[in-house]
Amino acid sequence: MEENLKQILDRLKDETSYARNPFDIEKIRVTYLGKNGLITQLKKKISKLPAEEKPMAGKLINETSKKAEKTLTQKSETLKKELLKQKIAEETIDVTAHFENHDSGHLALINQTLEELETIFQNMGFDVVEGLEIDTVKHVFDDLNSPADHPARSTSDTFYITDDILLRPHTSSMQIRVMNEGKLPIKMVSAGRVFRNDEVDATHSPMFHQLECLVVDENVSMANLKATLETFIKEMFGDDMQLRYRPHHFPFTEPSLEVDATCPVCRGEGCPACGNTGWSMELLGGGMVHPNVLEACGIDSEKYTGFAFGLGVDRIAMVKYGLNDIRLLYDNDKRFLEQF
Ligand code: FA5
Repeated sequence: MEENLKQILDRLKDETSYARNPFDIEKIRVTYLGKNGLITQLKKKISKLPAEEKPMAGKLINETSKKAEKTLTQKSETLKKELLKQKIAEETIDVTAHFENHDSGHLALINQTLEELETIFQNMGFDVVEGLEIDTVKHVFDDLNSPADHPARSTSDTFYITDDILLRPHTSSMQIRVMNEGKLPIKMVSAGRVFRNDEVDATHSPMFHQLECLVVDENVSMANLKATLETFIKEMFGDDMQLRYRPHHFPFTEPSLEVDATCPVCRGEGCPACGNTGWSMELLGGGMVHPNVLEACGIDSEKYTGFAFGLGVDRIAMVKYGLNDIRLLYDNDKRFLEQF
């Protein structure tokens, strides 16, 4: 037995010397000291030995077990230290290393435009209000005086999450949320993403950005709306930019209008970009807040009046930066992004 144990221990030492990681050690441990391991099997045989041989055999096996255990533990510790050293070496970052070509990113054009718009309105005394992209039918349609059969309510126009909850198709829902807070007067803008089931073309995207503007106070008139728009448009585009007002219909404003600006390419002369009209694509819709909307929010429409408008931020960016296709804003083409 003594010779047998010596051979087993030598083999274990030999195998251990080739181990490359703690998993190899574990495998060796199972082979020799596990439930059916070589040394364990010898231990089980002790009971079958003659009584006088048992003590010596037990002693020898215990000593071999201890030596085996010590060999494995020592090797395991050494391997762990080596692996840690290797890991540290691999993960070391040389913070002093010099790289010639490192690109730093910047805000996307849409976000630059949003920031620019908000700054202009802040400078005009407007509060900037954070908006919700997911809203309720009540905020998006009902309280905005939209009739039950309004086409925008249909599932072919608007993305519903449940019967009552949807991805907002315009930022006008923020008018309701702000008026419901009950603080008057109101002078706010709120910008963000909106979603519509619109076909993609050069001027339409199913996800785009709007900026909503709402003013409610005593004696607010259409002249205030016009003055606000013209101040804003000149701040954004320069003094030679004109606006064109066209009558329109929105359920939540009365009267309502749509607004275009001077064509940014020909500055009003007429060119292929504007179909020789001298005017840009439609930039915004607005009007005087409908009395039903004020009343739905608990505001006395005899005492208070208001104006509101919602402008297409993507189209403002297109006019400002001379883009002929809205998709440029979303393609993530580096050659385009690097220009701004
Ligand atoms: C509205 O969304 C109204 N809520 C605006 C409003 C607010 C009216 C307050 C009265 C009072 P409209 O659907 O026309 O209106 O959209 C407003 C602007 O969003 C448009 O003038 C246009 O600039 C932009 N727009 C509309 N649809 C798209 C689209 N699919 N892709 C990009 N821009 C769009």
